[in-house]
Amino acid sequence: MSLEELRNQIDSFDDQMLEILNKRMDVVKQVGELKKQTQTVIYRPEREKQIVDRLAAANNGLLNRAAIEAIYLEIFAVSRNLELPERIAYLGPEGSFTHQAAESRFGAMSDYLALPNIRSVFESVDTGRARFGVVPIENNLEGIVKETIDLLNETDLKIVSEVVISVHFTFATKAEKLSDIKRIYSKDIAFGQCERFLNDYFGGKEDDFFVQVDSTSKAAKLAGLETDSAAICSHIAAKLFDVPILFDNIQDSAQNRTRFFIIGKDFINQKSGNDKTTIIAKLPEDGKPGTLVRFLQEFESQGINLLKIESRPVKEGEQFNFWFLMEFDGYFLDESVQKIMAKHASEIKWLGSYVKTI
Ligand code: PRE
Repeated sequence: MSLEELRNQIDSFDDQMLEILNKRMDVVKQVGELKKQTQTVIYRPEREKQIVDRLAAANNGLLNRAAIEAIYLEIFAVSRNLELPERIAYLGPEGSFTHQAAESRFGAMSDYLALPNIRSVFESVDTGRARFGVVPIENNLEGIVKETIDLLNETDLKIVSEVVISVHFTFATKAEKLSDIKRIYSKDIAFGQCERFLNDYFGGKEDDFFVQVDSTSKAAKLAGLETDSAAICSHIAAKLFDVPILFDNIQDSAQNRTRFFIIGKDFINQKSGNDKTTIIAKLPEDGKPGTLVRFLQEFESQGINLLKIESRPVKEGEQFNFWFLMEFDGYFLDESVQKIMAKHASEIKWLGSYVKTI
């Protein structure tokens, strides 16, 4: 078949897809109106997961699960915007990995607000300026983001869902050839995490060849203004500032992953069947030995799999007291979880039950 004939076939499928997508959006709009009447929330991560799971299981074509998910996340984002335009606040700057995490969940159509620190993301969601916020919670190489868990303790916001993204660095430049490059912009930790690549391609360069800037987004912005410089930055930042990507995945370790929380106000997910729950536990400081051990044993006897426990200082009084952020498998209304939550009602703050992605 000729290229023209093949393209005609593609055009015809595109026409059909557009027609069906518009039909889908008609129904979505009705869902939106129903939700407005009943004052229910638009974003339903567990329903989105159910749709992707069903399609991936039923699929017998060329698309794999990741491809189906990528296409549908964009469709859901468009759907949600049709139901009610939503503003998403995230830890900026534009082009940061948090921006990438936000876009991976809310698509290209949402209204985004880049904020300078984690506290301002919490505040914008708390005051209703944004419907959802996206903040980092932990990195598998660097550990927990203390500011995020302290703010979960301080505020009444809830965890809506978790997003995990692999931290991939790209090498982007407007230079025609590597030998035209006179400087590389990036952030200190990004230089550190791409050492092997830099040695292979730019070993022996003077120190001033490597220019440290505040963020990898800024690096991309600067590299976009010059034809003799380059940036080590995120994929999204290179795209945002129109800097062609020469090499992708240049980091030394393939295992660099960051987990983010999507936070919201007054938000309760429905049970998906594969859920994780996050709580804060403030156990009595009565000086008796074994308080924490006994508390943890209750999870074992209820058959609940604990996933994480992090301690944080109370920061009040002169004692060295702690509270704990805990995560475990299960949904907060599960009988086993309810037994523990009811028994320790005054000691536990529930932060959310959401679809488990890792
Ligand atoms: C829909 C859109 C947004 C929700 O996050 C989940 C699903 C969809 O496009 O399928 C529809 C919808 O609002 C719903 O089923 O509750």
